[in-house]
Amino acid sequence: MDLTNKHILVVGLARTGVSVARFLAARNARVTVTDLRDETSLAAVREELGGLDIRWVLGRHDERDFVDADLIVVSPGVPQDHPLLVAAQKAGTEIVSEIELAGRFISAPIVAITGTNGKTTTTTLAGKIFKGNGFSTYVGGNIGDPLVELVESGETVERVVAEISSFQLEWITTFRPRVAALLNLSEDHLDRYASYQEYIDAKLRIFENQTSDDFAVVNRDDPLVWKHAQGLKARLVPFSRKQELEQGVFHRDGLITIRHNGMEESFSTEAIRLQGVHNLENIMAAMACCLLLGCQLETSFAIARDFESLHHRMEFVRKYKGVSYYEDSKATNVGSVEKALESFDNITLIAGGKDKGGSYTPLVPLVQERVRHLILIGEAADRMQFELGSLTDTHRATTLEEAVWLAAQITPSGGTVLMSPACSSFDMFKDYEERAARYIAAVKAL
Ligand code: UMA
Ligand code: ADP
Repeated sequence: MDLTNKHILVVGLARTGVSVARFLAARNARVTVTDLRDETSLAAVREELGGLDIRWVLGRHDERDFVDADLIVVSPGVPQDHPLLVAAQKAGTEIVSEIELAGRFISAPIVAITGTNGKTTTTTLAGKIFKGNGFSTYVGGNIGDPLVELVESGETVERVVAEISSFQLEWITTFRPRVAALLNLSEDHLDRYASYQEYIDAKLRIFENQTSDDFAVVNRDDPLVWKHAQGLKARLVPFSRKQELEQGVFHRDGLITIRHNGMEESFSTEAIRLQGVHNLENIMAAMACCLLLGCQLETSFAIARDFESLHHRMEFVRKYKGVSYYEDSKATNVGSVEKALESFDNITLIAGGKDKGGSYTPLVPLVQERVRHLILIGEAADRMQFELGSLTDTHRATTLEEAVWLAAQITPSGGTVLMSPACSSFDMFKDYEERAARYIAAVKAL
């Protein structure tokens, strides 16, 4: 793909847009960058890209730029139905996401991992397994480092492991992972999609350009995933923690067993460090992805066994007056909170934040069974109180610090205080990491 002298519009100037602009400028494209944020709030970006020959349109988007461009590269945070993108499409302008652009320049096999939950854990683990098997590996995508940075660096790697979100899949045409994994599906991002099905359809596009030379690693236990896996062109490699499989990876009686092309090997799960049954799924998926692309069984399992939990995913903070405090700030949807609630008893749950539009009612049985006290914060508090408040002793707090203080007053010794919000953080915090830091500080200050 020759980019020289092409008029290319980069929409959105945060992590993705900055990397894309730098890459395109290095390839001698005529780059225009545009963002709704103005010069002042983008001062740092202006400085970062200061030496480059690019045109800036800040504080607004101009329709002409969209309609006249040869190519538009859209950041994941820009909705697909943005009127100017619709206008550009009508005018025949090619529109791509950053992974589509990068994918056209990457020759190493790509392992692409998606799903509502477990993407970052599985991607990070798969990256470690490849590296531990001696493959030079780039780990990026939705996890934080755009794939285009690999292309721009000129570095040659043997494997690419990419965490892929539904947003990034919206504007693909040729993106084709050698191995694509779909971990699970549950409601999320309904503030962006018109329906749950639309979100599912976006996720399924990860398989769209695969052929029978490629592999689809899919969760056999997730009825929606399994249903949609039927009819894929890629070869199916299922994983299951509930049933024995003739082919694939499954967990049974304390053993993870791999059956593939006549080979069968089992490993004890006893010494695995990651907690929670959902992490067994992440381990099986990561192992499958890596074994399909040349990794050795023993080495790979040893790496998976020793892998420790990433921060902000059901992380232990401290024990104080007999109460254990856990922080699960990355639990930004109902599916992840379900896994956290399944892991504890006698819970004081701190939840709430920016509402993403999905229903909280899937939590009803677990709240009834395990949550003794519910403390709600943030914009979603009203709706959560309406859907869950009658099931248990429910309180409201105006700040996270107040929620922690209240939790400490009402939780008896032997109980667990868990912050697992089921919402994104942007109503009260910069991001989930800031929310985590504030919770940890409040717990330590008790
Ligand atoms: N903007 C416009 N016009 C619009 C809308 C937005 O100009 O109509 C601008 C905003 O002012 C802002 C920029 O676009 O400056 C935002 O772009 P972005 O939200 O795509 O932010 P990036 O920093 O590029 O981050 C994106 C992913 N963000 C989203 O998907 C929302 C990051 O995933 C990802 O790590 C990064 O690319 C690198 O690939 C974050 C995320 O929350 C972690 N992902 C969602 C999730 O995991 O649930 C999908
Ligand atoms: P993602 O990148 O998809 O958000 P993470 O690995 O960052 O996934 O985990 C996000 C949240 O989901 C955390 O609260 C974590 O405990 C939970 N989680 C991790 N893996 C799974 C899984 N396979 N199923 C359900 N929840 C999970």
